[in-house]
Amino acid sequence: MKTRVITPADVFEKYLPEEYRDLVDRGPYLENHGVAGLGTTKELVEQHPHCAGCGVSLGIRLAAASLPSPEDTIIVGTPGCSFFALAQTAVNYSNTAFGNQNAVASGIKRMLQVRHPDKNKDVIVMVGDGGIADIGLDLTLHSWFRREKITTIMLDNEVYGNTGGQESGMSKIGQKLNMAPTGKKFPKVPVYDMAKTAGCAYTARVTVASPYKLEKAVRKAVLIARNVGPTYVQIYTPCPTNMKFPSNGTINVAKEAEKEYYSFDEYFTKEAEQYLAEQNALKNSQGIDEK
Ligand SMILES: Cc1ncc(C[n+]2csc(CCOP(=O)(O)OP(=O)(O)O)c2C)c(N)n1
Ligand code: SF4
Ligand SMILES: [Mg+2]
Repeated sequence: MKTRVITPADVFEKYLPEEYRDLVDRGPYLENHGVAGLGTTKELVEQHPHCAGCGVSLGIRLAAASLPSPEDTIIVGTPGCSFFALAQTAVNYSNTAFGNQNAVASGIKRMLQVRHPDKNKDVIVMVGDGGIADIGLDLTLHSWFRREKITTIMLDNEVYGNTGGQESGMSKIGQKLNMAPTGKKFPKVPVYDMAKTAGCAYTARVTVASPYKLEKAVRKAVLIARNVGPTYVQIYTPCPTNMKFPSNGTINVAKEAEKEYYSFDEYFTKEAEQYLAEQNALKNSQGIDEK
């Protein structure tokens, strides 16, 4: 795809904000440095108001660095802690009424296909576990049934973080929370498995403790959604504030979860596998070494 950014008339060049020039001149709009480049180049997410050690903000930072074409991406969000970092991300962003994200994203994707039939415009839902597994579950599933070409990313902190610690469908069985003091009575809603049967062409389950796996998963999810069908990435993003662990313990908590119940998993439909094989063959023939 040809990358296009705003090209100002010379006379207006000096009025462009420094931030925008940085995005174009020092990445990541024209040259995406990926997760390996974090901390060394201009970033899409450079500040956020989240608690210290927040897994959700880390998940957003890593996912943003993994986008194949941030300048041609629209992220669709909903209320929740994720909103606060996403609203400050240098990617087009649309917020929705709580739980409506996959319906709104479907409309945006269809509208962009009509408006820009010759361009790739990636539409990515990025919201919390409550937004997907509880209030937004029906609209999420129906976007997958309809095979909408969008990527859905769940930032799973296993709690309603933003509203002070209510139980989410994704909280673990037995989990005690500020507003679930006797512990959750049923297991995590199996959204990950439901995504496979509901029509997703690609699914991945990963944690913030594995940034390179996360990067590859998000990249594949976006490319497959562009060309094949809906995709789903479920990222474990632990919340130190509500789970009451020290703010420097986020990665260790995620590593433990990987061992116990949040192991890396990937699923492809045959069409998705074939698409990736064709892309790899094309890159090999052009001598491009994919990271
Ligand atoms: C229709 C509606 N119901 C309830 C709320 C209140 N509300 C805002 S965020 C939130 C919970 C979000 O939880 P989750 O999606 O897991 O995101 P997190 O804050 O944990 O990142 C709720 C219940 C709302 N904004 N709109
Ligand atoms: S409450 Fe939890 S998820 Fe929300 S900003 Fe704080 S650490 Fe992050
Ligand atoms: Mg949550």
